[in-house]
Amino acid sequence: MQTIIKNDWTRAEISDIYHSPLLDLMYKAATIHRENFDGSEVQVCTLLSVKTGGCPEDCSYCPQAARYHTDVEVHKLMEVDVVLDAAQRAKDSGSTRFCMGAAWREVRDNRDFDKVLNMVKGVNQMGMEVCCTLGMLSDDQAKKLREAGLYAYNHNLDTSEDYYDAIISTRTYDDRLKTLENVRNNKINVCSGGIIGLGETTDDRIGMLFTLSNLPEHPESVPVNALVPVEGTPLEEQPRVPVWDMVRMIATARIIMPKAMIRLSAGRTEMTEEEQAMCFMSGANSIFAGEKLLTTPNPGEDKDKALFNLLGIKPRASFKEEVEAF
Ligand code: SAM
Ligand code: DTB
Ligand code: SF4
Repeated sequence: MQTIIKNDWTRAEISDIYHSPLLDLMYKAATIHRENFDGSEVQVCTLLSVKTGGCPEDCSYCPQAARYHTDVEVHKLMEVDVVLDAAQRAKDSGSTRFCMGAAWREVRDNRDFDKVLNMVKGVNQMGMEVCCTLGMLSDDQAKKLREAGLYAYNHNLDTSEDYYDAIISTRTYDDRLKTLENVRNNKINVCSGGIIGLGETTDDRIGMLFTLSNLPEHPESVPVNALVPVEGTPLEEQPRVPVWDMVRMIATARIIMPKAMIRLSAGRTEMTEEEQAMCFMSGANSIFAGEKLLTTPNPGEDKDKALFNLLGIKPRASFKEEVEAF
């Protein structure tokens, strides 16, 4: 069946999907997933925090914000060769996408940015999809990243426009959208999603999906994170989200953005194999591999290999050989 891509979803339509009977919702998502992807493939990606902690922003969930007292150790920008070694190891263990994260509010035009551009060039030449998440970007900075061979840029909306101020006060939703526009205008794939478990309402979750699915083009990649509550952050006491909420979120994202990669991101250490299997059934088709996400724990390679074997899942090949760097 030909999937129809819609960029004019209403909140009511999204809400009806989100609230539909769970098994119908999963079935519909699984069907749409199979119309657009091989249902037995999941992409394995690796994250690396290339600059850790000391961030001036006040994102309430984040262990890297300087103002909260967490156990995260501040680390200046890593050297290019160290990052490229890590990327090679990630590739050797089966990752096809390598995402470098920096605890910056925004990119500045300085030597650190030049280093990141060299990291991007190097990872691109290895034939992996190279992604970065560096905070806000100007049009010109996006252009430079594209010229270096950047495949995708991650910049999450995190929650609804209405709830945003309760979570972050140091930037606005419009700032976030402007960066996504700069990324899109420079022909870099957009990776944008959010977190559940921040104390938001179901309407906030629907609101976030509404904004994402009504962008002029859907993001190619939508990470769905469950909050990892970190001691020292304002959200340290948040209860864990029920897996049913992850399933509803993933399935709804799959149905309204049928061609996007839906990434089951933070929160997997708390999930059983059965719970993760339900997320894959509901349309998630990517995970982050390795012992660590950026700063928090993640199931290690052995556990994920065992899970893939158990479920008969194949790691998905890279979309690309190399982005043409001009
Ligand atoms: N500083 C950049 C930015 O904010 O865009 C990039 C790095 S930031 C750590 C990337 C994303 O990680 C955030 O947008 C958020 O969605 C996610 N994240 C951070 N802390 C988290 C946590 N404790 N639990 C779940 N997701 C988290
Ligand atoms: C995303 O949405 N999730 C990943 C990736 N994009 C960069 C990061 C999750 C970070 C979880 C908290 C940490 O490990 O610091
Ligand atoms: Fe900084 Fe990003 Fe963490 Fe916000 S999410 S505090 S911008 S590193």
